[in-house]
Amino acid sequence: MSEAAKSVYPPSADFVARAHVDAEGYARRYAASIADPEAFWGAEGQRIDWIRPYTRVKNTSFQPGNVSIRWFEDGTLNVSANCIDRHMLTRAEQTAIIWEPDDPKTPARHITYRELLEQTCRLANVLKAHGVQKGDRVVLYMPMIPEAAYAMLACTRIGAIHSVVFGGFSPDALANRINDCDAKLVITADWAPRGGRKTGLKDNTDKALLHCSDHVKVLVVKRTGDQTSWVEGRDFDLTAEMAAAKPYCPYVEVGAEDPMFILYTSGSTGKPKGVVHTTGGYLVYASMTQQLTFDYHDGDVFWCTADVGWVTGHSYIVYGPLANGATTLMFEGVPTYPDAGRFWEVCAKHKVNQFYTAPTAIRSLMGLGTEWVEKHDLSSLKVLGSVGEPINPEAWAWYNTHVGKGKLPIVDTFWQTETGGHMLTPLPGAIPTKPGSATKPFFGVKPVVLDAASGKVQEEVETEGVLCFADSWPGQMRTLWGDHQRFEEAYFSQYKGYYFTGDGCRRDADGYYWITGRVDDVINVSGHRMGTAEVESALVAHEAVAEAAVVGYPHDIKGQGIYAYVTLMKGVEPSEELRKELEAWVRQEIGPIAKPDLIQWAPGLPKTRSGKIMRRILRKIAENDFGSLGDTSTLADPSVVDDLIANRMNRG
Ligand code: 6R9
Repeated sequence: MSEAAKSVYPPSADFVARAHVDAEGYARRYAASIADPEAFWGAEGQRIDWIRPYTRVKNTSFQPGNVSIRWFEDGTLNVSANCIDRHMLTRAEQTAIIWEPDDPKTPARHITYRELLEQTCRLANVLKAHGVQKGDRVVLYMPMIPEAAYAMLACTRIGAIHSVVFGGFSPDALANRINDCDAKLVITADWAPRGGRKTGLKDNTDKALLHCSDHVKVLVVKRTGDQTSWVEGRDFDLTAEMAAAKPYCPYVEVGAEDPMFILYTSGSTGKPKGVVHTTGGYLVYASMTQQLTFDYHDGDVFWCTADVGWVTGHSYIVYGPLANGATTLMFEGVPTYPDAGRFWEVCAKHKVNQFYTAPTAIRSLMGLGTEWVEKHDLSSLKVLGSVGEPINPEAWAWYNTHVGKGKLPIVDTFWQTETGGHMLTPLPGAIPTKPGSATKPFFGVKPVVLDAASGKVQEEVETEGVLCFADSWPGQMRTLWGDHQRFEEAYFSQYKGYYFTGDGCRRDADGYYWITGRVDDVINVSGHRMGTAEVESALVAHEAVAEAAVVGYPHDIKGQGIYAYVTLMKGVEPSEELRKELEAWVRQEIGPIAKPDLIQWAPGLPKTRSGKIMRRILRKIAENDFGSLGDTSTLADPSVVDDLIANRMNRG
């Protein structure tokens, strides 16, 4: 273990003095949340406004065949009213969203709660004019612009269900999502500027819609105003329609358990899963975690660098901060444009107080020198956050020393698309941190470590195994869109009575949790979750490919890189051109984030006699750790392994 990982970093006395939660408060409230979840969440649910108050708090079951998760079920509310209207009396002129554009020469925008209300209402009225009704699905394929937040809030205002698709996804991936949730309408922009380049979101949408129902309409934000193609009767200029729409739209009453949004995420099988979050529990949980994990106080400026296309953007750019009446910063660009100081320049410019990013971003900046950080005034920062993957000791040390100046708490937040909000995380005034550990459970969260093979609960404090949760929390996903059975199979069938995260973990003698990474066929590339099966099915869809197996391997910057073993069709010869073609093919099928880093031509793949690919062996070879392949006696043809080793692509 490295020196850093052995150390413990308690918060400063000053920090503790003004923190929402201190060590005693954490211990007391955590115990209460576990002893009596009804009472705990019954009180906590009051942090948001209800139209009809709930009388029933928790009604949940993890029992296989009958998994059912309901929170605050007889209450009604409106998310948009909670994120906007209820702040009008006290903070109408306060900035709700600071928008920092891709190009630093373009002025930033400060959108007040009053403007947020008006723009959201205008957009909601446009949706209504196009026939969108409560329960309808609307897909958002957007740059990081305020209209993305208006659109999310406009959907929730009228009770429509949004599904945001990350702007880096390909037309095919977009089409699959539009079709899976049967969306009525897509909201997009003409172009998405990012890092000085621009992506044609509207062009991609046009391509996607070739595979969708003719009834799908498109609302287009004019982000750059550059030319795009236009289909009369299908495409509508959202910017113009918003300008012409009425500035107020009443919000509708929505049931706590009505679906709020769908977010597609990767699993261990090929088809992305449509994770469904509902209204009341999600909002309570996003609001509470944003306030306590980051120790957010009124007037602070909060910056989460994620994209709204991921769950982190949903909970910690839009819903959590706005429910709390916060000022949230939305950044259109990338950390290295126009130079490697951009993050810190933005922190200084907008006096950011809480900064929340991913280890992959830190690693990419680390290599570029500390002068980029040193030249900006970071004195406004109070809390630093990390999310998406385990943070390695080197990245932690760099973040701590150069960004935090050795003084700021770093909250390493473990959670998932499925969990809606933080699950394991330090509360910065309460829990001393250890670099690389997500530390302790959030209120109401009951982690258990199970033996992976037997499923036995590991009772001892110091242990290792797979991470599960023993009981529900309000932010938990409720189902998979249109496939409750798959929901039960994916999360509740491996270990009966528990929610299975798919992650391995270790618990140390102090009861701190250390995530050791996915134990399923999901890999984590630059903090983006990817199913190896998705990349495999893209590869085998190419006419030259007979078979493909994809695994992750350690990558200095991305955390994990994508390593593909490809068996070509008989008669097809491997070549550099073909390698390039396959890379481009996967980019086109899924998106740039899925492009394999390494492709190895494999005359054969190691298989068991029953024809199962032995991924364990492929992982070892990809990790350049082939000395310990373990038992290969069950292989149908052990000689293929020698060939794979001899021609391995990673020799680092
Ligand atoms: C929020 C988000 C979830 C997977 C999760 C785990 C990994 C996330 C982590 C972490 C270690 C952390 N993960 N946060 N691993 N430490 N602090 O990232 O959601 O995209 O669904 O990914 O990411 O493997 O299972 P999502």
